[in-house]
Amino acid sequence: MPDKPRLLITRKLTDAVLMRAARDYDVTVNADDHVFATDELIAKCQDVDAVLPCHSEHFSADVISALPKRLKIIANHSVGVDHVDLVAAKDAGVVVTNTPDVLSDATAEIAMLCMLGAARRGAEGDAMIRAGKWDFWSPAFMVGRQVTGKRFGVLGMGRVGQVAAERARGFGMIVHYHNRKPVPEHLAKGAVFHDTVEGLFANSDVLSLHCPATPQTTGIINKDTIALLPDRAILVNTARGNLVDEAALADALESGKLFAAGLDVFCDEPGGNQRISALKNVFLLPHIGSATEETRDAMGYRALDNLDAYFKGREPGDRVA
Ligand code: 8YV
Repeated sequence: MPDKPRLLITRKLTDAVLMRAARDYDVTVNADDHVFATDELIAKCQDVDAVLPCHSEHFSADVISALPKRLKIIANHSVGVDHVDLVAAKDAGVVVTNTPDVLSDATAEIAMLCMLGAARRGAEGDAMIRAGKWDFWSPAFMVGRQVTGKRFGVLGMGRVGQVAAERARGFGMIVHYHNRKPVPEHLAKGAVFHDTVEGLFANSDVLSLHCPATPQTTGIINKDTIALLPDRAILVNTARGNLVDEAALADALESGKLFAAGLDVFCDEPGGNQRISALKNVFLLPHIGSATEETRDAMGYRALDNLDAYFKGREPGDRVA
């Protein structure tokens, strides 16, 4: 029997995924689940044929140029691939895959949690009770904004955006979206297409970000684009932190231009943004969009499916480079 391919798994995955990986690969795991520093990542990659990383490992052009010739595939445990320099990988002949579809439901759920938490002041209420400071009630107390009947703006009508739109419809919202191209009607389901970002922003009482992080989308939420949103709109970000100029967002939340924001992702992770964390009108989560038992298993299996295809000489289903 030929030797099993050698596989580096950079972070702690579910037992079921690790068991399947160990059955089919000669696996090196990251026993204490720390984030590899760049040098350590390069060193760990030296004697493997494949790596299964998360978005926490950065494969820059420099890292990719330091990978050994034997390392043939980076099978990501993420749908986002902004942590991998795809051009450098392609040039180096390293295959890159991701895990689309399997996290769309979980991430759309978190978008709804962020939307409702922001609109209905979920974090503020929770903090008040935990601090033993709930000593008053009146009809004027903790009044939020209702989402029913409001416009739900989707920036990026891909897989996650489509599921988020579906869930928002369940709350009686009217979906608007911007995408590079309109999506077919059986996927748009009546959502109103805007061919410009400006058009979408002007029509979003809640704006939910579902686009990939690229040089074109970095800072797409900034002082100028926030000004286009209706007054007292709500921003939801479950995609990537760097889509947002966080200083401009903090200004808009402080001034009342925005009613609130629900954020699962930040420019600096882990950690977040101190200025935003100090505000009351935010609902914050620590990048847990895909963190459900079901989805973690499914993401791991999907990454392994891609590896299996590659090592069996087939084209991996989710190849992105
Ligand atoms: C995870 C993600 O945080 O898929 C993505 O792009 O950001 C998330 O699902 C992560 O990469 C899980 O490993």
